[in-house]
Amino acid sequence: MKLYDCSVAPNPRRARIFLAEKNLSLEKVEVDILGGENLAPTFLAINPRGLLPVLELDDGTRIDEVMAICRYIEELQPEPALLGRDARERAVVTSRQRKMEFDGMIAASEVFRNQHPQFAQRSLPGAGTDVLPAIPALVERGRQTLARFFDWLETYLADAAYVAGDAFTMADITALCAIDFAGWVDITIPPANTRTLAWYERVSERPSAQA
Ligand SMILES: N[C@@H](CCC(=O)N[C@@H](CS)C(=O)NCC(=O)O)C(=O)O
Repeated sequence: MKLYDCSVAPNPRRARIFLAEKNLSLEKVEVDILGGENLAPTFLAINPRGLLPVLELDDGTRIDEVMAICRYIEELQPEPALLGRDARERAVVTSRQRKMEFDGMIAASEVFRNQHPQFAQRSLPGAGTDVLPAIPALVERGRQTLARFFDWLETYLADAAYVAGDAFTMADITALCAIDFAGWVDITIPPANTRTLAWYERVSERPSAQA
């Protein structure tokens, strides 16, 4: 198996942290998103969507989408469970992970891409319409969504030590990557969100956070 990766990009980092928590180390192929290598024919032959990460299996099957990759790995190696240990936990992890992804990762991407000069004509990630001009108004929408993300995260952490309960899961990985991504555009955890601040310090100290 090998992972098509981009070492600076937030979504590939979600997959790398997941693999590190499983203590798995895969061959990696670095693809330069900033330089547009992901939109060149060589990579589009690997993933026509032009998105990273992509997991390539030994039989040649290629899987894109972080959650699809993580589900595959979780089935291969169930321990430690990062997607929930039983039906109830799997449902809670799925629900909270999605919230962290939609209101966190995607909102941070909206703020970042609609204001960064490098992405002025690539305002959505990946391949498709050749030119996708940035929409500056979406920066404000992304900021509003991130404010909701921080509220939800603080609420989730009122119940338990981690985002989806008493164990570290994919919901924590996505929330951590979303917060670090939001930091690129100087959006940080609100000082009043003391549970989130303490959780952030704890999860950032895990060795996998360096992946
Ligand atoms: N929903 C996708 C998101 C993947 C994604 O947006 N990846 C970004 C890197 S963080 C990308 O490939 N960007 C390509 C581009 O900017 O053209 C997933 O979960 O894998």
